Amino acid sequence: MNTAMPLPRLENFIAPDGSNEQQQLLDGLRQAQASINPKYFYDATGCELFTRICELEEYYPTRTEAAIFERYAGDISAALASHAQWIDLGCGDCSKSRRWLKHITPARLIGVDIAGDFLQSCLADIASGHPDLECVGVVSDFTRHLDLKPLLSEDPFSPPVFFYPGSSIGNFVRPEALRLLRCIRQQCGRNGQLLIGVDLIKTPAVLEAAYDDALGVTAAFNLNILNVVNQLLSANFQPTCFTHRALYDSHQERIEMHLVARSAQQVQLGDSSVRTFSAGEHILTEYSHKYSITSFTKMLNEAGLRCTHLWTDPKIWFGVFLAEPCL
Ligand code: AVJ
Repeated sequence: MNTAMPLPRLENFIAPDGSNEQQQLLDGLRQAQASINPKYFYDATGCELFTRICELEEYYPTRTEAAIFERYAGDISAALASHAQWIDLGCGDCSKSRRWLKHITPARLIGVDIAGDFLQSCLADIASGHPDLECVGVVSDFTRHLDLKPLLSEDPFSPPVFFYPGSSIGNFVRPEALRLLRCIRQQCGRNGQLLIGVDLIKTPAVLEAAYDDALGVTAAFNLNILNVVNQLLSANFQPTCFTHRALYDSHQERIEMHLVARSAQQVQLGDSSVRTFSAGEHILTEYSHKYSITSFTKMLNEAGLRCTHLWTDPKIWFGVFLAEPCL
């Protein structure tokens, strides 16, 4: 990399209230039904394990979405606004956006993620290969709050295109998913777009295998969240005292991941508080909601968006929706 190049601009949209984060984590653990927000999966180990999950035979979403993107790259590019302000929500290492840059030429790339340092180095790398692309990093927990208005230009010839791949929308319960879509709709202006990947409903056996693989990678990923919590709260969860469980709830149309206590135990949460778990009691760590084409199209409509295009795979396991504001 050319070290003389300035680093991409990094905007910090996170309110510096780490204590509030800790409090929310504590509140979740103290509830009768204990829960941990799935955003805590992704420490360095968690990110590595998630990469391995994406390569598993049983975990089809990542590769199915990638195949749709690849197969329809021409059609999708043709349907996307040109010279866009391309906003990658939860961009991670920006690898998915990077692949799109072979097909489209946005005016700006705005990568939004919680991990700031990592974000800046990934964007710097992209910027060095695309001198005409303005790269901006936004450090933000957009699952709680997303406001890019101060940053977005209102140039009608450079509309915002929100890119939200990977079926990450599935982590939200439906009212929260709707809230995020409405928030995106608001920031789309008149001629913005949303390109979103959504995992579709299929037989429970396929879904449950995807979240409980034979090699136990997902189990390790789920249990690792306890190490993250130990760090954040100076807690003393013992991962070996819990087991991974993934169940599909066909009424709620979602996978639920739990950590089940193997035996009765006490866990120290910081130095002032203890949480007891009885044998078989579980901590909820993740929802992964699944949609039908109809139910997701309807949710888009409720958010003031209309689906203009839909691309899917031969088994109709995954949907890539392109939507724009209803005017
Ligand atoms: C990153 C939220 C899309 O729900 O499939 C994978 C996370 N959890 N295996 C998903 C996940 C367990 C994933 N998302």
